[in-house]
Amino acid sequence: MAPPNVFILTGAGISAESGLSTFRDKDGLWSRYKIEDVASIEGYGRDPQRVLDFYNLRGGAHGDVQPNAGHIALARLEQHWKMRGAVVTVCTQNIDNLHERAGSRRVIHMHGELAKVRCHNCGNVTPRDGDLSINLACAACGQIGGMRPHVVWFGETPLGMDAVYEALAASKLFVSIGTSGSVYPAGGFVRAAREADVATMEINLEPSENADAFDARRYGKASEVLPVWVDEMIGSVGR
Ligand code: BJW
Repeated sequence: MAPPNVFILTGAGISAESGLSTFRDKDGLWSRYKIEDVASIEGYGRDPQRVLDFYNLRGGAHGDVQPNAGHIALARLEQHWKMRGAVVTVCTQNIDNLHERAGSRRVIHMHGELAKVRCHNCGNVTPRDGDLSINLACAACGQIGGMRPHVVWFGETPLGMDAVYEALAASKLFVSIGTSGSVYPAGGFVRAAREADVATMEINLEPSENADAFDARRYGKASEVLPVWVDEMIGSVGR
């Protein structure tokens, strides 16, 4: 039997066991910072250095972490499926690079990447090289003060959306992993999948805000549930 194309959406929960904070859990980032101060275009306009400090701090934390068994299982699924002619797309809301470091190759970063910086004036994107400050100049346009993390804040357009909806429509299964489903457009993917007759499954520590919208659900730690689920998927079509 040919394996199905799979579209996977991941959120902060998959990286939690690697040591990166989620946003909305009890001790998550939003219990320590105000969203509107550090993750909105208005907050950046009011106090850009405060926003840069928030991302500089997170950049330091990202340097020390490793992919966990959940990331590794998804990369294994992509590699197995590829040999059988099927496509596994990982669309992540996370700005870390743990999927790539685990071996996933088809990764869409819809909320950007912390390893890159962008000039807010001309849009030029370059690799991040150390901490950001409001005194940095853009190598492309020369403007000082507009170098920001290459991430998507509230009120900004998520990245790669054409590729996202194309991959979702070409899939037979949509799996949402480690996300509260409270941020759009990602929170609406489950409904888009259902409308396109794509089967849906949620894998999360606990039921998300959208839990009722899924056809199937598995609850537990991503590092424990994903290796088992991937084994089942691979076993279901034969090795
Ligand atoms: C585990 C686990 C373990 C823990 N194992 N699981 C009114 C209605 C509807 C929409 C809107 C509205 N008003 C405004 C909007 C739109 C707005 C929005 O959604 N607002 C909501 C607050 C309502 N969205 C936007 O503005 C977006 N842009 C947009 O819509 O543009 C228009 C457009 C759309 C489409 C095409 C073209 C144009 C932009 C959203 C930007 C989000 N940015 C952030 C910060 C930047 C990146 C960063 O700093 O890292 O992205 S906010 C933050 O939330 C971050 C995350 O990617 C995102 C999602 O969070 P996530 O990943 O779900 O984390 P948590 O903490 O919420 O959940 C973790 C889950 O893991 C929990 O469920 C745990 O149980 C679980 N878990 N440990 C498994 N071990």
